[in-house]
Amino acid sequence: MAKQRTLAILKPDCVRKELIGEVLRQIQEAGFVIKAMKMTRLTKQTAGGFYAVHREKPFFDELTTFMSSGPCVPVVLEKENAIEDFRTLIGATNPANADAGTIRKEFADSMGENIVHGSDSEENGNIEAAYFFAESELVANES
Ligand code: 3AN
Repeated sequence: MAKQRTLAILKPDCVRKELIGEVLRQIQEAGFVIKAMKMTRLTKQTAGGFYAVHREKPFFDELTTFMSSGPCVPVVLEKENAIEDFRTLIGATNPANADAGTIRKEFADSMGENIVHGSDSEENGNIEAAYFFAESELVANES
């Protein structure tokens, strides 16, 4: 199977809980290769742009307030079957429903504050990577 990219975000709760190292360790141990990474702080507006598909949802304001509440760490990851494998690694959106051993089960407090984001399709992985990183930053890290 061809390699895929997924865009992960270690969310503000992950940064506040000092779990950046632990979550990256689990990601690397699962075989994902880090292609690009930075720490940044979203504004409510840039968080809204990232989650534009959820604009009409009742939790949109809560989501964008949380995502702009502190620094986060967007990371471009590459692996065969990256989209599905990453979502398996992090677990269900609601940590209460996440499988044992997943990152969200282990560390997340709630549906809103769930430690990490992962793209839901290959197409969105590429779109989301481009939201945070210039093409030159991605290409520079091609092996
Ligand atoms: P996932 O991140 O697992 O793909 P989505 O795309 O359904 O989940 O939702 C995007 C983000 O919106 C989630 N990561 C979660 O933080 C937030 N979210 C989803 N549903 C709710 C909800 N009912 N209440 C609060 N936040 C939510």
